[in-house]
Amino acid sequence: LGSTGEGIIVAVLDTGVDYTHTDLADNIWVNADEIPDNGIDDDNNGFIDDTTGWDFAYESNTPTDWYGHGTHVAGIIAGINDAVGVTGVAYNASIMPVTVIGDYWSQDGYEFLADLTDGIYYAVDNGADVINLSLGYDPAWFGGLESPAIAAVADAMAYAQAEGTVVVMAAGNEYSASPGYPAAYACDWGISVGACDSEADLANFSNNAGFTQLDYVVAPGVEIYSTIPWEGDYAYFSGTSMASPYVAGVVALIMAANPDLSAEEIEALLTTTANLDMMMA
Ligand SMILES: [Ca+2]
Ligand SMILES: [Ca+2]
Ligand SMILES: [Ca+2]
Repeated sequence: LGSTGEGIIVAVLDTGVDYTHTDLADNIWVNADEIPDNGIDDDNNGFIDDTTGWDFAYESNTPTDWYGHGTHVAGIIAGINDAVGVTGVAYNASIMPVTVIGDYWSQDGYEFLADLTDGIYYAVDNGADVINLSLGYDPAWFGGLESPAIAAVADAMAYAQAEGTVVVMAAGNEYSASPGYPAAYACDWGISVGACDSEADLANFSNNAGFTQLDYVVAPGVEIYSTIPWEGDYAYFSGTSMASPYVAGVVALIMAANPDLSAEEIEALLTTTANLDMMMA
């Protein structure tokens, strides 16, 4: 008891994060080696004035949330424990906002893959302990798994694992027999997360674990209440996108409690201690 994710950095690679949200602001990662707004890349990491992360879709140092998705994910992981709104699973962890999902005007599919690849390297190289990927793509759209754009994502995931960063991935919402990509890479790197409802039944949209051995667990993903950038500042969303950040939060708790575990050891701990009833449903 007592682990709250303190000292753990969870990168949210998504549509951005509303890092000014009152239920998130104090838990946003700060790049302490970067002096803000001086036009200089003080920490020499290749990104100018990146004090709160980076927006790869728009190439800017303000990874604000243009859509609402990433802010919702961030609140599930590390909403502030203040009796207001929501409390995150790892409410003392830090969220590193990294925009990799742009809008139709800023990104085509290939640019999305490139931004995702760059975002993974950015997160790992700037100290992220956990990466949440509530996103997906179909490799067939890009020439298959061997195509350079897809292979680059896989290389980045292998790099993250080698550096001890746990990559947590939404299994996808196609009600398929097996996870989509990148979650299918959980056979080699990271962990794939399906969604269940409040009765602990698999959500009717959630992709299943499939027949290839891979790290897969389920977490709540139906009608989940969390932070959004506008209107009531909170909303209910459903999807494996909401389940993945629950597991990312749990990974942060484990890491804070036991910093010596490798990424593989943490993934094994999750899959071997999960309740198997769901898997047999
Ligand atoms: Ca910098
Ligand atoms: Ca600077
Ligand atoms: Ca709160």
